[in-house]
Amino acid sequence: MPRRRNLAIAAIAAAVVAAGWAVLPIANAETEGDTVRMVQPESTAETAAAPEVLAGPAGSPVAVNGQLRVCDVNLCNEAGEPIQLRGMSSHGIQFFPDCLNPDSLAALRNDWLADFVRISMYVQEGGFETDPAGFTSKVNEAVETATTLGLYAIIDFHILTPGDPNFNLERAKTFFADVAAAHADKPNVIYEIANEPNGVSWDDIKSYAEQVIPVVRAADPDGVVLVGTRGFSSLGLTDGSDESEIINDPVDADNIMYTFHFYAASHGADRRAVVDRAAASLPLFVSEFGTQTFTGDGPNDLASATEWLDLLKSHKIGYAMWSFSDGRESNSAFQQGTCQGTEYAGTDVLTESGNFIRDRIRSGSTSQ
Ligand code: IDC
Repeated sequence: MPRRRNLAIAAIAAAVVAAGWAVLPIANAETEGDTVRMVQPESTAETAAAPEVLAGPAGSPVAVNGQLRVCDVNLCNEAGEPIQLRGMSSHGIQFFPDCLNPDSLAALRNDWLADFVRISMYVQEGGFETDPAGFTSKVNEAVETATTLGLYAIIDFHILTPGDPNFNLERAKTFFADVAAAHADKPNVIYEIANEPNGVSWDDIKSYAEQVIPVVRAADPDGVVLVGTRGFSSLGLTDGSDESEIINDPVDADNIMYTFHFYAASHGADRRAVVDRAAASLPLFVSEFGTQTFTGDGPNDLASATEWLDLLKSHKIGYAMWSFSDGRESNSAFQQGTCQGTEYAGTDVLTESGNFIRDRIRSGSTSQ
């Protein structure tokens, strides 16, 4: 194991001990057909012998909920109960390479009481296309850190410009074959195959999804897949359509959810009404939202954001706020410079949007 990784794991173990949890590893996994199941070791000897930490510490979201599965319109835990996952999206990992680290993710888990991190890997704008092996390995490293903490990890193939996911079809196949193989035995990885399709028809998105999902499933048969929707993952609303185009012609795959994104200062009651309606028919996941306008900057509209999160709670729709970063834009949850340090817990390091979402996640946490 590389020295850097050892250090990272030592840092996490220290954070876990500080939080009063059992020393790692405390859970193991066994394979039954295609299903990886969590089992609690029966003896200390077995605990000490456990080769890998797949479920994270006792009481962590993954130790509690195990392998997830889409059940009707909800996301269910391994016991078949609908759950709402609450988490944070990274900013582009090429823009903020320092913000996903063992300390920041330990704070996300132990202090924010979040369930997951979304790892946003841009494809363009200096992302994956410039260094496929390097970005794949950065994503894998973040997934390993999340796994050790017992956080779920969403691997986000962050297409944005151009908006037609088919432009990146071959890159997507290569990337998802690699990451799904690397994490096939973990219960905590969710695959998001296209961040925000735009300027492209639902037919073309569906065709892309039906080519990429089999690549994921070939390596990781039980991994939940998130599919982006038309018009910047607006269920088509930005293009004057709505959820009916998906209901009438769904992606031909099971165990998938459709993503819906909103920015609270731009999107209000009319879009909430559509989500309220669509949630009865489609499994939805809000893999990204912001408290400001869709530019990701400007004043936060926390009243609108609160209405949105209340709606998502009522339907148990999971969400991630953009973004777990320390930039200048109002979407950054951390004050500028935070990611150069090791302190991420508490409110001193947070911005207005950061304080808002930490409070919200903490108050809704059920996984501790
Ligand atoms: C924004 C970033 C900004 C960056 C821009 C283009 O905040 O720093 O310059 O992307 O890369 C989305 C996208 C997300 C956007 C975000 C805010 O998924 O990449 O981030 N947003 O504009 N959809 C709606 C809003």
